[in-house]
Amino acid sequence: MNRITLSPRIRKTPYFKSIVAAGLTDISVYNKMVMPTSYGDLQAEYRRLIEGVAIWDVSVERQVEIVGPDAHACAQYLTARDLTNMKEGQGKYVAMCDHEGRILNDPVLMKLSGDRYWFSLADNDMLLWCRAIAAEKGFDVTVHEPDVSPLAVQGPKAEDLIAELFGEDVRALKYFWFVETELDGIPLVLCRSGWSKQGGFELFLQDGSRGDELYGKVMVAGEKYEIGPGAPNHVERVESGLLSWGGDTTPDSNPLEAGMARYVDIDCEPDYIGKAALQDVMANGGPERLFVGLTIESDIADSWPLPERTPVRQNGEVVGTMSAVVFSHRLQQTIGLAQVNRTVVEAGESVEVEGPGGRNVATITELPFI
Ligand code: THG
Repeated sequence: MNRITLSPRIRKTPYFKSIVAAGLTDISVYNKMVMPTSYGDLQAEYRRLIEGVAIWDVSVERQVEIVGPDAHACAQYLTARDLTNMKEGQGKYVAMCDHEGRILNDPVLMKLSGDRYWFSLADNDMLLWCRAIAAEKGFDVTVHEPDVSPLAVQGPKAEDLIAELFGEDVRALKYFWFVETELDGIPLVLCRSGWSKQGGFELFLQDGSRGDELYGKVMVAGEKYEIGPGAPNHVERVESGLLSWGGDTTPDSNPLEAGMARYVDIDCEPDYIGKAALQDVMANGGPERLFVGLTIESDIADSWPLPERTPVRQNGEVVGTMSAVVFSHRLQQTIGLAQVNRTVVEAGESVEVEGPGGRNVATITELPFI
């Protein structure tokens, strides 16, 4: 089994022609849309991200726009973080929870103006959720998915390239801050962001008919930096401990179990969905599990494919689940990501995970690895 059947039900991205021409070999599906995952040479894609600059079609990071007089109140009610002092042009990494405090998504929330917000989303049907909550609460807002498709430019050389395209001012942009701008008349929002720790920007294209045009312009300007295609990189994201919602989280995880404690305001003044449930979790001794790294004693010098979560054991008993495992080229070490029972994490004892060759001893470590 190595093929995916495309159909109109699975949306194509506005950059589709360009990414196919760039040699796209592998895709996944995310937010009911084609998500490119490789161009056939994972080693080169990793190197480009760590040492140079890569272009990623991340159109699947769909936006839900909340617009109208109650936009702030609505965005706040949907978000487990205090938004009181958020400024126009600022983005924040946030958790969205249900009434039981379970994490539904971990978007970047962007404040375009006092009455216009974007949730830049991971893979879940948040348009349905946001619309239902807004209507039930009687917020005076419109909730919709705008024609917005992010294109990420990531890597240590990304800033020079973006400064060449948009001017030197971009160097002063702080992390997750953004400006509305254009490139030769192509409307976009330029944000310092991206799902890697190698630095970079995301160009939120605001006209899906001009995707290939934008892609082409970035490629031409990037030639002298040896830009090339890539995708959110599995090895780098494990090294950096970046959360993959739905992969690293289970349907019952709360954000405290997903490594998001520092982005959650449990006792803030504004109310939000899940606040009471998270307060209960804290009142009852804290989260049951923690999101941690595993350093694995293995001589397997390649990434293990992990189509399913794998049990983490201690003396035969299941004490957690591992959601990703890779061979880190920079650490020369096999590493993984897991949710593990807090008592086991705090005791600092070693655990075991299943590998292709049997059981492997693993040590629990703090994130990020690098
Ligand atoms: N960009 C945009 N939208 C997105 C993502 C993105 N939506 C889906 C998904 N990615 C959301 N998840 C994350 C997870 C981590 C980060 C960004 C989005 C991230 N975290 C940094 C970290 O953990 O070190 C910084 C967080 C901080 O300190 O505030 O970058 O990539 N548009």
